[in-house]
Amino acid sequence: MTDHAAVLHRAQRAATAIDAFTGDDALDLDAAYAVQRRLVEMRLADGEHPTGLKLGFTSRAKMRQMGVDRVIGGRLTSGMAVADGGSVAASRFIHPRVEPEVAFRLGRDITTGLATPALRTAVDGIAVGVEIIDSRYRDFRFGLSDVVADNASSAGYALGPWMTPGPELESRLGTLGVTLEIDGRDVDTGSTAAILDSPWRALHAAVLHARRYGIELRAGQVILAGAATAAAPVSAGSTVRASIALLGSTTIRFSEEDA
Ligand code: OOG
Ligand code: MG
Repeated sequence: MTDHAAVLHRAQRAATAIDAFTGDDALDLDAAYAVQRRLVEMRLADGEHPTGLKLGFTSRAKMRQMGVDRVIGGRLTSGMAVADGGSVAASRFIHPRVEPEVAFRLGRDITTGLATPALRTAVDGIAVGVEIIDSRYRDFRFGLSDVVADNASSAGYALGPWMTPGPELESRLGTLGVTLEIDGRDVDTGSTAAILDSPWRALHAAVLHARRYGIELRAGQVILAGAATAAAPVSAGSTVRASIALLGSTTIRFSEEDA
């Protein structure tokens, strides 16, 4: 029987695409989350540590782009972190795409299910992020279970400066303008309202997801709420900047080689 997690892990490490799972290898959703868990454990066994959780398909723009209509979760690990203003070798990825994201940082462990208002008090920072997604499947084509097994295409993320949530940021978080720029040109614009009506809702969905799948959410960890716009392809030489009103921006560069 195919070891889906091992196949995906190898594909990621070798930056080589594989075919989505079909026939006897096809997965249902629960099996796909079990594969995702094993895949993440393989990264942890290689010396990485968990840094948080991401949601996928929280906006219609993303659902439409990928033909998937359900919110999914994936895990973030230390090997995915890229410094704000830093560079990352394009050769680490198969066919990378970038997305603008809202990121939350947890100020304390989340151990119980909390209602949205209480959850807000657990957030000690909000930042703009650039997420790098890189499906391990050929041509970025997959079904729901495939992309779940592939850790929701997680590949990298950079975060701008953390802003301390105050009344203005808290109340306006669901109505902020979002811009994705590549090489100085706007490639997409949107609003944080596209993210489940508000990123606060995405935060709540992330906590429910963590509870359902037994994922620990610890102080200092990051939650990516999901892209407000479609993802855009990048290659070596691309400079990417994501900006969100009130939050500022973050920039990364895709280089030929690892710095
Ligand atoms: C899956 C990841 C989706 C988002 O923000 O919606 C995602 C994919 O599109 O390959 O990260
Ligand atoms: Mg994303």
